[in-house]
Amino acid sequence: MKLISWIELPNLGDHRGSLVVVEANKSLPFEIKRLYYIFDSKPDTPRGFHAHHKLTQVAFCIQGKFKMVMDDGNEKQEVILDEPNKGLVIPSMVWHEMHDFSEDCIILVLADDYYNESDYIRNYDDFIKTLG
Ligand code: T46
Repeated sequence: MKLISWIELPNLGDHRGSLVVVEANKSLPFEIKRLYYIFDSKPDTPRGFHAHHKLTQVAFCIQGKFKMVMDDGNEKQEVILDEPNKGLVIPSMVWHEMHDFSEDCIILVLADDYYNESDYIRNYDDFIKTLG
């Protein structure tokens, strides 16, 4: 499986400004059951540091920028999110970390399931063990 994959949404903007649409099961390969947004992050305070057993998500940086580290246990890659219409797919069983937030960074995350803490693997050694 490819570690880094993007969902690019068309910008329907015009002279008035930009407009980007997300439609469940059309622009995304899943039904959206939850969305959340992250803002006021501190540039030097990373977050994430977990993988999900089952959850699939797509993260859009709708303002500013930040760095995502993605790690499937075999390969580790860093990507910059800085385009509001380009979403990074966060598949299940990928360790991910968010770093280097710009002051104005706003991240919108679309998820295919409700919040469930037992879906999180928050310890890296446990993540590697779970991969088997
Ligand atoms: C992820 C990355 C990209 C809830 O109660 N409901 C929710 O839907 C979420 C997302 C979080 N929470 C609680 C759990 C924690 O007590 O909010 C608190 C902060 O969450 P967390 O420390 O997991 O935040 P991040 O930024 O490390 O991770 C979040 C998502 O939780 C996670 O699924 O993939 O963003």
